[in-house]
Amino acid sequence: MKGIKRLLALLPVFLLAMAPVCFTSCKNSGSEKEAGDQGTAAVDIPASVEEIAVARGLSPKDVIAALKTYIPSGKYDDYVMFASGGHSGQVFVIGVPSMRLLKAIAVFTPEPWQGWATGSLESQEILSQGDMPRGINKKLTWADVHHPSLSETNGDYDGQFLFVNDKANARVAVIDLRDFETKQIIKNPNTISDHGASFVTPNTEYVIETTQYSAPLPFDEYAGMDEYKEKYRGLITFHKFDREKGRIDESQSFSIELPPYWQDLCDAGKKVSEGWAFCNSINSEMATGGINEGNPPYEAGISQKEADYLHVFNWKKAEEVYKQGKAKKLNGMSIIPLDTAIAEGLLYFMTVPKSPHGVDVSPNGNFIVASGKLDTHATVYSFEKIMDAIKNNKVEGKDAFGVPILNFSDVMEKQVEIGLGPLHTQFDNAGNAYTSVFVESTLAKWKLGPPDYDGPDAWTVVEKMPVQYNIGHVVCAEGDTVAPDGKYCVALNKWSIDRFLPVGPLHPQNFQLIDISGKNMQLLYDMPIGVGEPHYVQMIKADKLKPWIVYPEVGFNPMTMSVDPEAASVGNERIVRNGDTVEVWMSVIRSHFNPEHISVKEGDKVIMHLTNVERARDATHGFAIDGYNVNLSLEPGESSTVEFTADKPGVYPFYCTEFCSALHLEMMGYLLVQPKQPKS
Ligand code: CUK
Ligand code: CUA
Repeated sequence: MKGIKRLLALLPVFLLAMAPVCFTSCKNSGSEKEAGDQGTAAVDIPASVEEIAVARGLSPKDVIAALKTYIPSGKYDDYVMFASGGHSGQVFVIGVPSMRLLKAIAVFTPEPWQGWATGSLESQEILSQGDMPRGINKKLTWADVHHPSLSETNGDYDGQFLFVNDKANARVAVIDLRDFETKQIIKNPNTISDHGASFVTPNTEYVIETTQYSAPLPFDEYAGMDEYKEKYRGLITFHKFDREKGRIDESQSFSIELPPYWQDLCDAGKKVSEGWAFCNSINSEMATGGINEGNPPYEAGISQKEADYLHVFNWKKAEEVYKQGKAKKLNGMSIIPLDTAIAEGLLYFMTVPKSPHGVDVSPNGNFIVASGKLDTHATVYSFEKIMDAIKNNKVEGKDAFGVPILNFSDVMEKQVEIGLGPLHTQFDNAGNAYTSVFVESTLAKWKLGPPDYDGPDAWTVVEKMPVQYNIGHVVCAEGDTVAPDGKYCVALNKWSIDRFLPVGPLHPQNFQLIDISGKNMQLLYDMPIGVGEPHYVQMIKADKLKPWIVYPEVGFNPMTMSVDPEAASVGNERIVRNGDTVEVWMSVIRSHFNPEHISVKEGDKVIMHLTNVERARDATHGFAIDGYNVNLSLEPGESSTVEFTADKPGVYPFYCTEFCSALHLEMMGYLLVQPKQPKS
């Protein structure tokens, strides 16, 4: 208990220091002032804190952890995490260090609270951009989000945009961080699954996406397994990002054809290695599985060889080759053929031992860290040595497709003994790397080597910490940028097993917050994630985000990010019939809709333009039509359009789904649908 006593001795000082802050900042609200007074007036707190700690069985370490994560009411977090939502098709926004969930951004999946694809034309249009191409009759209503990627300027997060991929269907989405809404979904027309996505180049020139499971090119071209080597292909796509428009421009994007290995994670080079990109792969065996036909299963077939290929791309040069017109068009996308890529020096391989997965470039761009899932090492490659090997043709051979393989001993800098099953690596501001070790369930902290870190313990593990359990990715504060912050890492554990109250056989994942600011790592907090399956996460300094508090003007359309010419406005509300079409301009404000009665005939097409004309922060209204499967979210200033056929006669209340005011229940109206034939 000695530790607690010491800690508690400091508390009065802490409270005194806090008191004036509260008195000035709480002045304008009577009730808040009272609350503040109560807090500071309680002079007995130190004793009672000790009692609480004892009563709750908290150790001094626990109390320290609690103090490090606690954010008082009304105060904000220092960092924000953007977590992939896995098969929820969403992105989770989480504050650090409190680990409070701030939002789930709807991306690929309908989400009623945000009115995402539950009636609004705008969101439906964005979601349908991601439909299967060429009229393939499949609406996609879920996705497997793996890797969020924040937009970067000079290799550092700039807080403007977020990109995420859909592994299940090879799609990439663009989220605008002014309003935290999805603006665009791109379906890659030629490939059906991806994984090495989304990763941006240092100035967000391109969003990188690689195929995971090879298929014929394009994927809806049939070829049997016996034609695997001839017909199946991988693909890397560089989606051109137009920052001005906030959209990917497919007319300026290009792909490079790749051998039918299963391309995996990527990272873009930075600083010295800017202009290059690195992607891992597995299945250099080109195993075709078939356990049901008496063949070795994929897991065995793919792990036969000792090593697979890390792909090294010269994307700056590939851009030139594409601009010279050396790419071929396939379904509207430009693809640089594999032969051309080899001849032009756009692609090289390096061998990586034992089923590689993650690849991460160190902050200065000097080192490329690759990890084999069945290895005990992280293999570190030197960018300088890679350049030298390419220049001086230090190759150990070519793969079955003619891609030059750089001589392993010439490009490898170090193999660092990490532990069994290393996956992903992040960095801090003191020359440390943090690698997730899946099989061991640990987080390994190790030292880089010169020139990034010069010390007797270079290239060695300095600390290992158990995590609960089966860690996939790890994220550290800005830990994949040119300027990591240190401070925090979060272990993104696949299994939680016994960490939380049981909630049935489907267990949450476990995000574990770790303080890395001290000499030793300290576990601070377990956060259950009871939605989807997060994979990668990025953590950005909160003050880099500058989101809007309300939409900048009344009548704002989030899809065009400008005032909608069709937006309804106060004094201009109306219902106009034109043949069988009834068009409605409706204003929305606490606590009424105008108009409140909408009378149509069975079979009419109804188009409604709704504008929330409020300017007050958080004065959001919903708009649901009972029985018509409609729910919109109208944030202050937002305009939205809903279209439907009034195919069911009868009386359908519409109402506001956000508890917006004391008279929120009264915020309603009626859709009256007259039958074509009166009932006899
Ligand atoms: S992957 Cu999930 S743990 Cu898709 Cu980044 Cu490695
Ligand atoms: Cu508007 Cu409730």
